[in-house]
Parts: sequence; C-alpha cells; structure tokens
Amino acid sequence: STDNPKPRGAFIVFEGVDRCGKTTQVGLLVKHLMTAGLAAMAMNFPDRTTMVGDLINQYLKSKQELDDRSVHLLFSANRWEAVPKLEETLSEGTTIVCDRYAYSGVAFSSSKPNLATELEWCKSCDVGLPAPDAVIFLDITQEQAEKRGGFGDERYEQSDMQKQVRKQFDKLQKEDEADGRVPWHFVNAAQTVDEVQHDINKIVESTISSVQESKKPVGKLWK
Ligand code: NYM
Repeated sequence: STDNPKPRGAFIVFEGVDRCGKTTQVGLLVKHLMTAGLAAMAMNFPDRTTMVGDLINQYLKSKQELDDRSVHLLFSANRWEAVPKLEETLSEGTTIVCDRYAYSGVAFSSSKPNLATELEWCKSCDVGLPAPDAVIFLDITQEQAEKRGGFGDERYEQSDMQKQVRKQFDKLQKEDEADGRVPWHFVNAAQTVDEVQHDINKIVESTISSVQESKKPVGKLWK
C-alpha cells in the first residue's frame, strides 16, 4: 500500500588507496547480498564507459595531458552524469555498492602539488551529490599494499602519491566524523580475503537494516 512503500536501497561506498582490494571486495559483497535475496548492484568511478569517462581514461593512461583542475572537474562530472541512474536504482530498493566516489576525487586531486591548499575547492564540485549511507575504508599500509605486486603504469600509481592520498582520506574522514552524517568504517584490509569479507558483510547488513528502519531519504554530500 502507499503507507508502506518499498524501502530504498542503501548506498555503500568503498574507498582506499590503490591495491587495497576494493574491487575484489565490491564483487564479493554484491554476490553475498544477492545470495541473501537482497537486490544489489555494483557501480564504479571513474566510469570509463561514458564520453567523460573516456577522457579520464586517456588522462590516466597518459595519452592525454589535462590541467589538474580540468581533470578534477571531469571526475566530478563523471559522478554527476551517473546521478539519475543512481537515484533511480536506490528508489527501486536496490542497494548500490560503489567502488570509489567523491572521496577519491578529492583525495587524489588534493595530493597534487598544484591543489595541495585547495581542499575546499576540490570538494565544492561534488557538494550535493547523493551521500553514501556508509563509507567502507579498506585500511592497509602503503608497504603492505605494495607487497601485493608492483603498481600498474597508470598515473598516480607511485608510493609518494599514494601516501599523500592516504593522508587526504584521513582528513576527509575526520571532517565527516565532525559533521556526523556519513559514517566511515575502517576495515583491516591486510587480513585474508575471507576475513575482510566477513567484516564488510556485518557492517553492510547493519547499514541496510538501519536505512530500512529509519526510512531516511538519501542525503546530500557535504551540504
Ligand atoms: N581517481 C578516481 C581520481 O583521481 N579521482 C576520482 O574522482 C576517482 C573516482 O583514478 N588511481 C583515481 C584513483 C585511481 C584512478 O581508478 C583509477 P580505478 O579505481 O583504479 O579505476
């Protein structure tokens, strides 16, 4: 009946440095939720399949040079262009499990020397995006991440950059903590794949029930 509309899906965002295991865990979580009979869908940013995403891909593969602010805005545009689909999916009751979001956008861009003092500018273009119901931060030291095999050859895949990115993630977490709306969950990503998955499943199951019980609409990021 109209008094009992179908509850919306939860919006779960995974963040972390490169090689923390995000992509593996996003896949496992979607499978786990679907096996439990819950509607779930994976998303990822950057989405390289769109026109904007193709520009980002060329930049990451160093086939194209772009100004730091320009490419930052492209990463943000790549999220905004996905908003209609994101909102529709959540409102249909499907949980979205997202591999990177605006936190990666700000953490990576603000790790560049040109934008080091521009955290607020970096955040501004993502203000008002759908806010996650939970951020799962796959926590691993740079040393542990690098033991998992060498970096690829994409832009940003260097030790010093990754260490700075980690610091920027910490700043963003502290700001969200002070604001009190978007909860971050740190998961020890140096554990085995199964152990990490177990921790994540518990967090996500409780997030989904609290989203359903609270009946809160999707929030607006940093607003
Ligand atoms: N990245 C990702 C950004 O610099 N800004 C963003 O907004 C997002 C979503 O792109 N090194 C960076 C982080 C990664 C790179 O991501 C490609 P992936 O998840 O490796 O495809």
